[in-house]
Amino acid sequence: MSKVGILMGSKSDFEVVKPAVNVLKKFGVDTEVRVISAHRTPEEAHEYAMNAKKNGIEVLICAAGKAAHLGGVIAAFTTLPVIGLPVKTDMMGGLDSLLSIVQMPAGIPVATVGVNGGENAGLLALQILGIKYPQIAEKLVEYKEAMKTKINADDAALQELL
Ligand code: RP5
Repeated sequence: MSKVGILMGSKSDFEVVKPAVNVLKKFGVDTEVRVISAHRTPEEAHEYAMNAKKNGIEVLICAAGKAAHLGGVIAAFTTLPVIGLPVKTDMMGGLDSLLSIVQMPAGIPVATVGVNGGENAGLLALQILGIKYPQIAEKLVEYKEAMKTKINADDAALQELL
């Protein structure tokens, strides 16, 4: 079965990463969750990216804040799809992280979700995996149906209040 590698630049990013881990678990996808920093442990980042494919990883999620170079550095060393997850910061509310991740030079894309968008990072990984694994694609259809049912119920409840 599929495996998603989830990296974060610091243990302090874990709360943002958790929703990604949770949604992947909910879909029965294995995760490998690591603290690896582009700046503080660059050798580990290089080694991880170089061996990810060989180790059965199919999609990578890289969470980082501030000068958030992790996703870009990992993407430099692998052809696996890399999803960047910008972490909110005190100084700029995460705009610093977002721009550091999303503004990649041509040739090295990092598919970037919103600031603290852990669940969307997980869902995007699932959508990528869904191309190969029909059972994941089917579960995604069910997920969307459940979301639609909830929003319709919320709308109906609101009409009752007004
Ligand atoms: C980044 O610096 C990390 O991804 C984290 O978001 C930020 C702050 O790290 P800590 O100082 O909390 O370890 O590399």
